[in-house]
Amino acid sequence: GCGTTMSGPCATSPVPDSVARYHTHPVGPDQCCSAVIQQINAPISTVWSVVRRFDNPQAYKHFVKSCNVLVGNGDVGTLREIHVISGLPAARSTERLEILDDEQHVMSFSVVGGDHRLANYRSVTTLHPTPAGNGTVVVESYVVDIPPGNTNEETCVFVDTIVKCNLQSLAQIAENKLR
Ligand code: A9S
Repeated sequence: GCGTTMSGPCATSPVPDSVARYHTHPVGPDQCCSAVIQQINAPISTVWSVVRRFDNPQAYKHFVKSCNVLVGNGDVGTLREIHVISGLPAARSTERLEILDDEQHVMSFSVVGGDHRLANYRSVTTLHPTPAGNGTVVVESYVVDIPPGNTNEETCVFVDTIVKCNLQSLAQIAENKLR
């Protein structure tokens, strides 16, 4: 991942150019970015059917209690408000769908409001076929403002942990759909 504070593009993991293109974020001086990779033993079509549902993140994100679509039909520009389970330092987040590419299997959203500390969060998720077999590699990268009073490393550890949880849960759900 790329956990350094810098201006300009920040390349993430050692992945092909076709992948890196989507995971190269402009990163401001008070922002951090990183990426998480998850292998899933299910075909891309199965994984994509879960990831593409911007109106239903609770299908695999355990921290999401409920989701209301505020504006839109699931196309780019759709706004959703998620309510978060109790015990987290937040209750809700307002999020905008930025990219939904059913051919390239790319989805991206940004955080535009809420009562949490992850200001200007933006993530990009891409799906790739495994070199052999019938599996999927998921790459999810993000950029976010470093909250006042926190370090770059603290912020990355916090967000990486959430994203890893989400992608492990996504793997379980996609693999269970095959049974
Ligand atoms: O939802 C995601 O894909 C990723 C993250 C990092 C979401 C984080 C979160 O929803 C909480 C889980 C509530 C944690 C937001 C926006 C802020 C938090 O503090």
